[in-house]
Amino acid sequence: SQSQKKTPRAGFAALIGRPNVGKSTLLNALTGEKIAIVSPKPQTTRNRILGVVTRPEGQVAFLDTPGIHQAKGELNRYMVEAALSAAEEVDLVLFLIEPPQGETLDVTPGNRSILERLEKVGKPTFLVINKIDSIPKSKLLPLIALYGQEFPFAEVVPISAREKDGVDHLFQVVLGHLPEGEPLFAEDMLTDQQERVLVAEYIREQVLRHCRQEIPYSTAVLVDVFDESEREPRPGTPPGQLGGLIRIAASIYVERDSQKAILIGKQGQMLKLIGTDARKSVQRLLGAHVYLDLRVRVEARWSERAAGLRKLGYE
Ligand code: GDP
Ligand code: K
Ligand code: MG
Repeated sequence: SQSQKKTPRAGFAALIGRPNVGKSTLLNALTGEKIAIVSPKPQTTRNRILGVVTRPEGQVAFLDTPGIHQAKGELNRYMVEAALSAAEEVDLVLFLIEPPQGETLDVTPGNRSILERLEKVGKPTFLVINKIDSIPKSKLLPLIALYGQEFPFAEVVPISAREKDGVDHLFQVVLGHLPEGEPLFAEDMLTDQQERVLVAEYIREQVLRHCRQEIPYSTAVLVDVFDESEREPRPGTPPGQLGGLIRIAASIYVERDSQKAILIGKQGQMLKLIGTDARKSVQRLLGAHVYLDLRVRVEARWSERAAGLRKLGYE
């Protein structure tokens, strides 16, 4: 009959594109949860974050990747390689762009070089044009035609991740390109990222939010202590209320004493503010009260040194 249930589909898709095109925003719109951190600063995403979306029609596991950009220094190289290796492991690639700001319509050199590398990877690739809320509709068709000459895209899908416009449609089109199969992950699974990693990302988000001008994206946060010994809610805690207590100690790594001074602020005011805001979002994430102890450490030029990277967990 017409209403016969279709066989479910399942697979992996990578979100790839220049910094700030809206990859994390799209991942959050798709999962309906805050998983990847979003900020107006390029290269906010460090870790590959798997967001899993499960619907009756099927399941897609999305990899968010750091934006691809010119590789300068060890950290940047790490990020570029992470993005491209994500492409190797998935069933399809969602290549995100944003409409050009000015009058001229061009495939930017940055996007062209990504497409050249994606051609070698050889996975089915969608062109996802994000931020269509920011341009007149008349600009869309020429843009699609232009990119269509560059690369044999399997699909072209215009969206606004922020307005959640076209996001459901994108999900359905993605599913259509995935193999038939049962879900790969438990239905309630949202991400494979450990809580610790997410906690570090949430703290880093507040650092960037409050000190956007002064603190570089290369700032790292490392969770030193994650003590769950009192995590269990006390008996009789009403449902929906925060459970027990998790004690977290984390270090924010900067490269210069001057940056440390900014992060700490006058009489510790800035660090207190960052801690308060981070604690609120971490409490929501973990569903427990959180005691958060933040400190700032100076590790000169760590982002250029592979040893420093390994120590901070970027391998
Ligand atoms: P990423 O670096 O590719 O992960 O980009 P983010 O998701 O962090 O987004 C970068 C910036 O673009 C943020 O300020 C977002 O709010 C903004 N942004 C993302 N999606 C949209 C969209 O659909 N429309 C508009 N106007 N802005 C967006
Ligand atoms: K960003
Ligand atoms: Mg991002």
